[in-house]
Amino acid sequence: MAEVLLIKPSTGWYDSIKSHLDLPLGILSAATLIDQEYDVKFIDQQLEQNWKEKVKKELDQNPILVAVSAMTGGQILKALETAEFIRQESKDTKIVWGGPHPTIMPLQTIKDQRADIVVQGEGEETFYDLAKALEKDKPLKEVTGIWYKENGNVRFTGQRHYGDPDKFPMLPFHLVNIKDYMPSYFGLKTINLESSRGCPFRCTFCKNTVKETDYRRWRAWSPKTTIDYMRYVRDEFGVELVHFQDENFFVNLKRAKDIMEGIKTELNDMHWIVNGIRIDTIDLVNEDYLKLLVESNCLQIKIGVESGSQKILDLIKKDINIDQVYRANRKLAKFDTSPLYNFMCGFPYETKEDLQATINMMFKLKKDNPKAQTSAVNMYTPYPGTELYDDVLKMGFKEPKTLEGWGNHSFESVEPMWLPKEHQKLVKSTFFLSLFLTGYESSYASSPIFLAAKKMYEPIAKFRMKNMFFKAMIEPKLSEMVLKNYQ
Ligand code: B12
Ligand code: SF4
Repeated sequence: MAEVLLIKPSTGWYDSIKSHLDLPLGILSAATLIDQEYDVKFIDQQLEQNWKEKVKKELDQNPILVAVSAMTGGQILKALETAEFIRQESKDTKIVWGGPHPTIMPLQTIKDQRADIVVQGEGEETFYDLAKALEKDKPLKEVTGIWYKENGNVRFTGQRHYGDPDKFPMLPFHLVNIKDYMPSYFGLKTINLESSRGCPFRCTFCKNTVKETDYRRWRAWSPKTTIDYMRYVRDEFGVELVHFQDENFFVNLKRAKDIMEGIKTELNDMHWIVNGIRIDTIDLVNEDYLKLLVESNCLQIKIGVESGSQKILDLIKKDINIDQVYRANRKLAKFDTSPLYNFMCGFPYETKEDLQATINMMFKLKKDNPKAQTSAVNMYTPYPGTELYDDVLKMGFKEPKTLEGWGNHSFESVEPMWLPKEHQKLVKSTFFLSLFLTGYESSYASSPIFLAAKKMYEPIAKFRMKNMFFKAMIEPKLSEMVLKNYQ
C-alpha cells in the first residue's frame, strides 16, 4: 500500500497557555477518504519533540506526498519549517498544503518554492483525487480544486463544490492516540467534533465570507450521523463531553432540535458544548427550545457578540442589535447553561467610546446573568478576501508579500496601523487585561502557570478594565518575557 504522510504544524503562542491539544480535525478530516486506500501516517509537531527524526524515517518509505495544514498566523511558520526540511531531505517528494490559509491565499502559497500543490477548501474528495492522480501518474489538471505548478506556470483546476458530509466515512481516529486529545472540560473527558460546516451570514471580518471560497454554503451532518458519532466516541474512547467546533450549529433549527432530542433520549449520560450560535438565534427560539438545550446536557454555548457598540456591529455587518444581546442574555439566565460571549476589539473606525461600550457590555452581561462568561477581547486581525480587509488596506495596512509575512500575521504581532496610535495602546491593553477575566477555569483546559497568574492578577485586571485605567501598564511586557521563556 502506498504511503501518505500528514504533518500538523504547531500553532505557536496558543500552545503556551493551553494544557491540552485540540484534535486535529482539519487534517484528519482531509484524510478520511484516502485512509480507505493508503497507508496514512500522521505526525503532530506539538506532540513530537523529535518530529524531524520521525519525518526522516517516513521519507525513507517514499510517500507519494507529504501534506501540511495551516491557519493564517504562526502555524504557517511551522509549516514552512517542515516543508523546508522535507525539501532538504528528499527534494522530489511532493509537498501539499491545505487548510484555511492556503484556501484563502492559494496563489501566494503555490508560488512559494516550498509548496508543490495547494488543496483549496474542503479536503476530503480533492485530497483523495490528488493522491490517486499522483500515485497513477495521471495529469493534475483532472483534479478539481487544486493549484499546482507546471513548467514554471501556476495552474488552477477550478473550484470544487463541497460534498455532502453525511457521505464521508468516519474520521480516521486510528491515526492518533486519542488520549492525547481528550482534555478535561467541566471535569469531563472531552473531544472536539463537528456537526456542520460553513455559515451563511455576512460578517465582514470572517473567513467564511471570503469571496473565492464556498464557505458560506452551510452544510451539515444529519441528526442520525451526529448521534452515531457521539455514541461511537463514548463507547470507544470513554468520551463524556463533545465540543462541537461548528461555526454555526443552529442554521437549521429543526436539525439542531432533532440532535438535542437524540442526545436526551439516547445518550443522556453525555454532555456537549458548542462554538457557533448567534445571539439572534437565542432571541428567536422559544423557551421550550432552550429547555430542550439544557435537558440534552448542553453545558456551554459560545456566542459571537464581538462589540458593545452598535456602530461597530453595523460596520462589521453582524446583523444583530444591542437590545437583542441583553434580551437573549436575560432569557438564557433562566436556564442552567453557561453562555460564553465572544468579543473583539481594534476594528477600523473604532473609538475609545466604542471600546468602553464593549467593556461595559461585558460587565453588564455577567451582572444580568451570573452564569455568563466572556472571552478574551481578541484583537481584530485582517484576513484577505474579506470586505473589511479592503478598508484596512486603504487605511495603511501593509499586506504581507510572502508566506513568512503571513506567518507573522497574528494578533501577537500585527500592528493595527488602521487605528490611531493612542487607540492602538487601548486595544492592546484591553486584550491583555481581558485574558484574566475569561471563564477559562471551567471551560478551557489552560496551563497551570496561566491559571495561577490569572488568579493573582484578576482583581487588578478587573479594576483596570472597568475603569479603562491603562496608565503605567508594564504587565504586558512582563508577561511577554515570561511567555518567551516558557515556550
Ligand atoms: C479549533 C480551532 C483553533 C485551535 C486549533 C486549530 C488547529 N488548526 O489546530 C486554536 C485554539 C489553536 C485556534 C487558534 C486560532 N484560530 Co482557530 N479555529 C478553530 C476552529 C474553531 C475549529 C478548527 C477545526 O477543527 N475545523 C474543522 C476542520 C474540519 O475544518 P478545516 O480546518 O478548515 O479543515 C478542512 C479544510 O480546510 C481542509 N484541510 C485542512 N487541513 C488540511 C490539510 C491538507 C493537507 C488538506 C489537503 C486539506 C486540509 O480539509 C478539511 C476538511 O474539509 C475554527 C473554526 C472552524 N469551525 O473551522 C477556527 C479557525 C480555524 N481559527 C481561526 C482563527 C482566526 C484563529 C486565531 C487567529 C484566533 C485568534 N484571534 O487568536 C488563532 C490562530 C493561532 C495561530 N497562531 O495560528 C479562523 C482561521 C482564519 C484563517 N485565516 O486562517 C477560523 C476558521 C475561525 C474563523 N471563522 O475565523 N483555532
Ligand atoms: S455569524 Fe460567525 S461564522 Fe457566521 S459569518 Fe458571522 S462571524 Fe462568521
